Amino acid sequence: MKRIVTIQDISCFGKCSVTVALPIISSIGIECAIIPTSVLSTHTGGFEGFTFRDLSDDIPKISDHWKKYDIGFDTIYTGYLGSVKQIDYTIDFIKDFKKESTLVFVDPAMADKGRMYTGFDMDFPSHMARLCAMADIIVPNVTEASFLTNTPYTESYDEEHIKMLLKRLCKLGAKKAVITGIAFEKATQGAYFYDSDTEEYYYYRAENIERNFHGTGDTFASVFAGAITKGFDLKRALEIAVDFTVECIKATLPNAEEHKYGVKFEECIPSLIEKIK
Ligand code: PXL
Repeated sequence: MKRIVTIQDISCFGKCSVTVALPIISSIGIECAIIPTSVLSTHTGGFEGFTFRDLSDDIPKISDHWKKYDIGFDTIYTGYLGSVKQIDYTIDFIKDFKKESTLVFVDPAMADKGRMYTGFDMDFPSHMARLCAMADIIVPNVTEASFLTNTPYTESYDEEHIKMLLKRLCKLGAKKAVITGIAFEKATQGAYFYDSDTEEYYYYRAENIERNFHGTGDTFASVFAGAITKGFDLKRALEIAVDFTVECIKATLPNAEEHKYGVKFEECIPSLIEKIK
C-alpha cells in the first residue's frame, strides 16, 4: 500500500487541512500519516477568536522517533503551516525523509483573493517560497502564486499572465506547478498546469460555480496528491481533482449559507472511489 504523510494543522471545526486530507486520501486507498503542526478551534477564515496551539516543537520530535523505525513515504504533502518556524521544520523533515522516489507535494496555503490569511504578514511568502523550491509539484491559487513570485496581484488576468506566473513559480525551484481557481470567462473554472522539464502546459476546466466555500483548495490538493500517488498520470490526476472539487461545491449549494465554512465532500466520497478505480 502506498503511504502519504501530510504536514499541516488540525482545524477542529471547519473542514480543511487534516480533516479533509485524511478521509480523502484514505478513500483513495492510500495510507495517510499526519504531522499536525498546530491545533486551532476553527480555521482562520470567517470565525472570530479561534484558538491556536502551536505544535511546532513536536515536528522534530515526531521525525526523530520515526527515523528509529525506518518509516518511509511515497509522498510528502504539506499544506497550511502557521509560522516560519513550522516551514523550517518542514524543510528539515523533507531533507531527512525524501528518497529518490519520494514525491514532494507542496500546497502553499496562506492567501486568497489578494490577501494573506489572518495571522500572516507579507514576509511569509518568501519563506513559503523556500519550501516550494524543494517541491516536485506545487499547487498555489492565483494570490499565492503572485505573492510567491513577487508579482502584483490582479483580480483579472489573461492566459499569458498565468503562463508567466507558472514559469516564475518553477524558477523558484519547483519542477511542476499548478495554479488553481483559474477562470478566463464566467462559465468555467479550472486548474492550469506547467511542467518545467517538458515545457508543457495543460489547462483543465469545469463548470464555474460563483460561490465561495472554505477548504476547496485542500479538497483539490488532497485528491490531486492522492491520485498522483495512486499512479495516475498528472493530467488525469488533475482532471479527477478538478471534477471532484466541483462536485463537492455542487453538493454544498443547497445549504450554501450555513455551510460556507467547508464543502460537503463526505457525500461525494462514493463518486471519488468510482473515479479512482
Ligand atoms: O484551507 C486552508 C486553511 C487551512 N488551515 C487553516 C486555515 C486555512 C484557510 O483559511 O485558516 C487554519
